[in-house]
Amino acid sequence: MSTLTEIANTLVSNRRGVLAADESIGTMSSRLEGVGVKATDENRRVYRELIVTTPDLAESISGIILADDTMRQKLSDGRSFPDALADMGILAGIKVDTGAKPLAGAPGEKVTEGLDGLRERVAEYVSLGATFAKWRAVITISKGQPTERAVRANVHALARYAGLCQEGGLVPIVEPEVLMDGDHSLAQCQQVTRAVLRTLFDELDLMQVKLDGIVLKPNMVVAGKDCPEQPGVEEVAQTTVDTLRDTVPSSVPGIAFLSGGQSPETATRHLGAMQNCGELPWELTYSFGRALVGPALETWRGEEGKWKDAQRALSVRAVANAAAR
Ligand code: 5MM
Repeated sequence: MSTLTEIANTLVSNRRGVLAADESIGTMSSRLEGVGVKATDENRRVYRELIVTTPDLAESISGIILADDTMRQKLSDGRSFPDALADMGILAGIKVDTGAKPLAGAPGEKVTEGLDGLRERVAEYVSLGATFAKWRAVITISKGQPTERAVRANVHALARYAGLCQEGGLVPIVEPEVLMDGDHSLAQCQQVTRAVLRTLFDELDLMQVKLDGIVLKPNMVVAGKDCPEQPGVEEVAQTTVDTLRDTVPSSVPGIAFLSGGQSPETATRHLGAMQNCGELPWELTYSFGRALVGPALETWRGEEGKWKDAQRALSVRAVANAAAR
């Protein structure tokens, strides 16, 4: 059995990255409906089967994060999703948070829930074949936001989640996402991302989380999508790397970015440019959702005849991101 450190290293090394296919039922349903596919259990299963059976995916994807429903579903050949991934040489992960909910006392801000019963759920997911987990906290930038209250509540939950996962034998992917929504500048995103990461690592330390057995999944440092001044690729890459150098201890094996609403090509370009920002103490890789599977979903649109084209579209993104590393 691999140790937490070995699993964390497997997730981020050899130019591979993690695919986030853990959309909650609500998110997955609206993505399917967005391309004209009826949002049923079976269609969610079929779509996830399309993703995980993409030929040669293991060359660029080290792990796939699944949602609870997928974890319990089977491929058409009868194998469970975690078993099918293991056969391909891809680690199975599980999203264990239960979503971001309004935070009392902080209008407009959210805290991610899911700690109740987590010890028992971790044990069950390990028995189903998971080797790593994910929990996403969302931080908004707006007038007077984020509040210290929201940042502290979210990093506290992230650290307790990470501790419970490590205790139960799962590598926690720790995801504090500073959202791109809004018209804030690159400098504001940097300031907030830096503050969130500093507070997060203090809290991880307090909860005795072993940093060599986690993967950090942050946002890239970008301007808000409605900001009139959009920085270039090199500036985003350098600002992101500078922010991470300031805040992320070198004992963390790897940083796997979320794409956060960037176009697939832009996310890949940013990832590539970061590799040219000098020597880094950690691996820098991808844990994209939309930036990996978006084009495949658009291509598929529920048509059986488009199955292979959709898989090719996913392959193109996965290979491009591996190459960018
Ligand atoms: C795949 O989407 C994940 C789950 O989202 P919901 O619980 O809201 O349905 C999400 O956490 C995702 O892993 C991250 O946002 C990264 O995905 P992107 O698309 O931002 O790269």
